[in-house]
Amino acid sequence: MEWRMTDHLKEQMRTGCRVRQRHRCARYSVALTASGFIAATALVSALMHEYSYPSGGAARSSDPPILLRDVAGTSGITFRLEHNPTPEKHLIETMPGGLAAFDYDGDGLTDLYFTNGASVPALVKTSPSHWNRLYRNEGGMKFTDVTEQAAVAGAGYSMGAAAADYDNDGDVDLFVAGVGRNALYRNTGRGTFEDVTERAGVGGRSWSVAGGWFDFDRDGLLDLFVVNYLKWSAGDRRYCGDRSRGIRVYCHPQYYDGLPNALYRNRGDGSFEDVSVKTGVAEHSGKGMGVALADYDGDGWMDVFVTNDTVPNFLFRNVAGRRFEETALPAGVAVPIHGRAISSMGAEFRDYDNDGRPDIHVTALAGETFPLFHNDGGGLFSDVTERTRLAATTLRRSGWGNALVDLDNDGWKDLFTANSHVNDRIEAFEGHKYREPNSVLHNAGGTFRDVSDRIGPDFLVPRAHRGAVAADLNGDGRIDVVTSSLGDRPEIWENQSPGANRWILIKLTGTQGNRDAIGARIRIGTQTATMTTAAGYASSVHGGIHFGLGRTKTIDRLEIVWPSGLVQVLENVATNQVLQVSMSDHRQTR
Ligand SMILES: [Ca+2]
Ligand SMILES: [Ca+2]
Ligand SMILES: [Ca+2]
Ligand SMILES: [Ca+2]
Repeated sequence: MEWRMTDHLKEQMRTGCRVRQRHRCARYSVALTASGFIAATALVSALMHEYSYPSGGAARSSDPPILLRDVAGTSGITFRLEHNPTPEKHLIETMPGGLAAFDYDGDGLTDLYFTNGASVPALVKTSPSHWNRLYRNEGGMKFTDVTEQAAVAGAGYSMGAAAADYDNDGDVDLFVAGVGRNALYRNTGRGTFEDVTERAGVGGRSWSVAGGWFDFDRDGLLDLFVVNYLKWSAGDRRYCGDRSRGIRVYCHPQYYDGLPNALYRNRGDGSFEDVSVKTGVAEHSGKGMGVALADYDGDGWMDVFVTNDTVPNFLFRNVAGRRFEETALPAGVAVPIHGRAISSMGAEFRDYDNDGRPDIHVTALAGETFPLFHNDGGGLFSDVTERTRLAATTLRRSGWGNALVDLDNDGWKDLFTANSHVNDRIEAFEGHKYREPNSVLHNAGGTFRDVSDRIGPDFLVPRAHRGAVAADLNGDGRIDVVTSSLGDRPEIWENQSPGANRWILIKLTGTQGNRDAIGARIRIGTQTATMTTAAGYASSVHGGIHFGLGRTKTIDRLEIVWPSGLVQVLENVATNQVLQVSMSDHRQTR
């Protein structure tokens, strides 16, 4: 997997602005300098209407830093991701590591699920070291392994996880994607799960990497989108690498055929109908890795973005719940602006610039940047990787898991990426590292600043990072981050940022439509968020919808557009609380 930078991109990187955007870039630097002065605020807003600040105020260089500390060592989490690398370099070995954060026992604390590998090439979990693991959150960043009693150790070589309450009974269920076999675990509500894969009919036979839950036809039942990677068999003996030096590497995806993704419609009786063909999803073969869900064109129907590895990405536009139109190329998200497909891996579909429309962020390999596509409205996106300063800061990095979340509660979603190259022998061929530290890119009002080197004394640890989930694990309103790494322990990044910025975490309960309210949109000031559990690379977060609110003590107006289209407005809502909202009724929990 190599990539040569085009002269065009080099020129863009050097100048920092595209010629046609030079005027805008120049204006923005004025805005940044002026942002500290109250008198200049109106001017800034007028000049930079697309970067209008939320009520919490602008990010300033003097703001308290983001501080993350790895507390895995004292957390009780002893999981190790066993990808079981072999000398044969089976491609599956470098791809695992999805995880899920969700409250499996309904005690209000977000629990953690780690997917794991199996023996290779048999793809059997022959020992407890291969088990997927569920850890119950005991509070105070302490966790207990409950895998055995919960019955979620899994089978086969697992890749990704997707949590949602698909049967609307109030208990969060779990889909696990894997190589040649997927699994669906129904939460019984008694601390255990029931393997309902066969009855549900979602087992599949492909190499699946990720799953995403959403109600595509708005009948109130959550449907399942499954992302498939490529055709691989354990019998494949292709040698890739340098025989003369005896360096064997994982083969480039170009040597394998891609696969179509799958869409399963929830019938409501515990079974699912495979509607991949009927809806047009199966017409498109890709090399899928991540899935992210949002209604990008504002027509009320939730759309699907899929990252494809070394081939163009997919954007499946939901046509009134009847079919999907693959529109990534005309929409501008199939490939970055240079026109070449990249090794797209993690996907986030959230509004980074607070203009009310969900944008798309993608992780990829060194030399490719981690592209950001701005939703311009009208169904069109533009590549803003350079304009937001992500190009220069991510060009030399390789990333998998990504999370667009507000780590310092200043009202702007920051970017966490879990970094590592895909090729564990890359250092023998190119000037890139295999194991890398993660990145935190602080969102300074619509542009990103790399603050990875001041996140904390133990942050810059190189590992073969893969999955990442961001959720508030200890209920202090600061979003924590959990990562997985091949052959290694997880990192549990407790957010200890010192600032006094305020926040709200909203947990929705749909009374009509799906109980999780997946697809609901919440607006506070200029900030918007969509309820989704699809996250980053092969991962899932079901932990409430978080907003950082700066100094805002009381939210004047909080608007919820439920998946049914019903609009609910709450006024004078206190901040620094977990707010549970049922459709047309709300109560405060703390
Ligand atoms: Ca819990
Ligand atoms: Ca359930
Ligand atoms: Ca739509
Ligand atoms: Ca922020």
